[in-house]
Amino acid sequence: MFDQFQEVFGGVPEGDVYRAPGRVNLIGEHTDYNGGLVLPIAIDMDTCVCMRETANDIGCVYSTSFDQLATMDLNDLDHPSNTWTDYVQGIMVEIRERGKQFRGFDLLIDSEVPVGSGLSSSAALEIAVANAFNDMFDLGLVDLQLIRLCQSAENNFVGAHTGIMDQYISYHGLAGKALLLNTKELVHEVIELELDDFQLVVIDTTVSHEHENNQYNVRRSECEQALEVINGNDFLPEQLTALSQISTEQLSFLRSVLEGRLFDRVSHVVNENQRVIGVADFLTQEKIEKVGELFYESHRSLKNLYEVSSKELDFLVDFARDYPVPGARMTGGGFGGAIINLVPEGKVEDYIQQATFAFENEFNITPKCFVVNSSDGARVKPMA
Ligand code: GAF
Repeated sequence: MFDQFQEVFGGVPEGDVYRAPGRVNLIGEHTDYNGGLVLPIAIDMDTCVCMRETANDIGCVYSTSFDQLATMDLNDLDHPSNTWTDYVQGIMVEIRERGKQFRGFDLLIDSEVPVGSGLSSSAALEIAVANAFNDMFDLGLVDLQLIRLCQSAENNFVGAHTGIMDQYISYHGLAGKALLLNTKELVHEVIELELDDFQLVVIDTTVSHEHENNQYNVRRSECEQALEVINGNDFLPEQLTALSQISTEQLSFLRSVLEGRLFDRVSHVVNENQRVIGVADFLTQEKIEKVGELFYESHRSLKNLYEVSSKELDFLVDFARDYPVPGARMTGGGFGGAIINLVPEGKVEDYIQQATFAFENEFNITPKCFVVNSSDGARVKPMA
């Protein structure tokens, strides 16, 4: 990074390299903005940044992935451009919102987390950049303050009304572990990730429908609407603050009172929460086949009830079932992106080859396949 920085900015970076990883969510999809449980891992694909302070009111940011240099007037930060720079700009706006100051800078971003594949390249970028700013400008932000700042940047500036899972795991992830995160209390339990003789294989469709009518935000508001209807009609004995508080018994009652689409959304959230508990338990007991069954169930629910899958994702999950591997499901927000697969160690190469062949045959697109391992969350390392 040192050399790249010199090449782009003609000087040396100050301080350290800040790295933050992407993530794979094992299970618990679209539960994090409903106060539910999630079970993500940080993966061994990082975004790294390094920077130096300058004596003007300009922020210069270079991204190696996009091979683009962007300049930002620090006195006029309020306008999103709907490009990757919004993540950086959003962080700066949120820092100021908190009454904290920074000066001009040069910043280099080097990321190996693929963009748009559901592996949370955005949270990795936000956490790495926020950590670098925090140190360089002595902002004094700690743990949850920093995680929340990054989530706010995404919610307020980028306009994606996401939950907190991605930033949380990119910050707190641990090698060899998954985190069972309770998104209501914001506490987590560490779960040993013993996959036995299985590997976690990601297949990225490279197709993203994410921006079609902003469907992620639509799902989130449908959940809010369902909560309002349930509370407004006193359908349940107590007022709820989040859909995840609904028990499976209460869910059966709601079937007769909630409109179909809203019921489907609620049903996914309530049952997905239970599946998270199931997967955490089965992982602890090293029952990989059982984990896999819940992966398939989760995908079915995301496809049929929550309606966030895509034909490409469904094709790959069907392929996984027919191959067969013990478990597969879409991971992340959906509407494209990637699936995760539990694949027996000795079959990884063959599986990837066959899945690629089948996908190319069907869609004329070459998917990106890779094995991922769990890794530590955000770290600072000295400049080499
Ligand atoms: C995206 C969001 F950023 C997360 O907060 C989460 O809602 C996820 O989609 C779906 O589980 O990654």
